[in-house]
Amino acid sequence: MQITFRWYGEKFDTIPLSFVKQIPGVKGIVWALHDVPAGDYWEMDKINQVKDYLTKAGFNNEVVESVNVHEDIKLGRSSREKYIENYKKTIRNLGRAGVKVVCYNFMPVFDWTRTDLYKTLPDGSTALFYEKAKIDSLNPYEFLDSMSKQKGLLSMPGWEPERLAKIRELFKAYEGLTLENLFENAKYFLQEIIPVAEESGIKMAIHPDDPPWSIFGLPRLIISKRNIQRYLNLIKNPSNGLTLCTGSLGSTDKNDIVDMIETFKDKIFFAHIRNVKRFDNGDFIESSHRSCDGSLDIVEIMRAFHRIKFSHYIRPDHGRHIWNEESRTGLRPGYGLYDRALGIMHLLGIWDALDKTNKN
Ligand code: DNO
Repeated sequence: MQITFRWYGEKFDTIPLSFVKQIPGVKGIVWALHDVPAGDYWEMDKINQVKDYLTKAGFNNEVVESVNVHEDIKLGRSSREKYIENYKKTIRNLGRAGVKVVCYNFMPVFDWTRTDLYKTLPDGSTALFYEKAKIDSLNPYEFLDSMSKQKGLLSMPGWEPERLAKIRELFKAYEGLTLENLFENAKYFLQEIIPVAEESGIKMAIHPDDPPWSIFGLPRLIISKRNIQRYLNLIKNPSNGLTLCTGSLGSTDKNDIVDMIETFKDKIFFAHIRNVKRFDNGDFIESSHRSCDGSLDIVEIMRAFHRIKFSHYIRPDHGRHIWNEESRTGLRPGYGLYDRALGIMHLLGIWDALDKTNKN
C-alpha cells in the first residue's frame, strides 16, 4: 500500500506540507483544483503548478480527489455533452501530469452528509456526527439552513456555495428520477469517460455514497456490494474501479467490508480508512481509527488489504478534532492534522506487524 494524505492546496489548506512530511510513510498528496467549479475543465498550467509545488515538498501527485461530476450528467440532461467533453479534457490533462487515480462520486445533490460537524465525544474531542431522526424530520432546505450555521461547512468539498445556491432548482430536477435512471445516466457517463481514462493511464475510482442509503428521497448508487458490482459491470474495463471507503460503507451493519475487499480486490485503486461508531437508533459518529473505539474492525480490514497484497493508495479519512485544533481558523471539519496523523501511524503499525508476522 502507498500512504497518502488529503490536502486542499496552498490557497485553501492551513496545514503546511512541511508538517505532513513529518508524518512517517506519506508518499503522496491527494489533491484537487478546488476552485474550479464542477463542469469546467482543469487547465494544464494549473495542474502543473500543483504538481511542481508537491514535488518540491517531496510528494507525488498521483491521486486526485475529486473531479466532480456536473449535476446535468447525473440528471441525464442534454447539456451533459458539454460537461462530459470538459471532463475528458481534464482526464487527458491529468494523465499528462502523471496522475494515476481519480476519485469521484455520483451522489445526487449532496456529497457526504452529516448533521453535526463538532459533536463532542466522551474524551472531549469532537467529530462529525449523523443524527438519523434529524435527517428524517427535516426537509432539505431546513437541513441546509441548520448546517450552514456551523463553522466550516461551506469550505467543505461537495458543499460549495454556488452549488447550494441552486438547491431548490436541483431538488425539483431530481423529482421522479429513479435508481434505474441514475444507473442509466452513470452508464452513459462511464461509456464516454472510461476509454479516455484508459488511454490516459488513469484508473477511475468511484467513491461510495455517504451515508449508504437514500436521504431526502434521492436515489443512491454506491451503497452495497450488489450495487457496486452492478456499477463495475456497467462497463467492463480495467480503468473502471472503486474507492473503498470503510467509513461510508461501514455506516450500516448491512455491509461487510472485509468481504467487499476480497470481492473487489482487483478493482480497488484507492482506500479511505476510518472507523465509525454506529448506534442502534441509526445515528453514527466518526471515532478514532482503533477497532475498540468504533464499530468497524480496522485490524481485520487491514488484514484483508494485506492478504490481497494491496499495492495502491490508502489515506486515513476524516479524523476527530483534538488538542484544541477545532479552534484554529481555516480548519476543515474532519480534515485536521493531528488525528489523521495518528490514524496513519495506527494503519502503519498494523501493516508492519502483519509484515513481520507473515515472515516468521
Ligand atoms: C468526504 C469525502 C468525500 C469524497 C467525495 C469523492 O470527506 O470522502 O467528499 O471526497 O465523495 O468524490
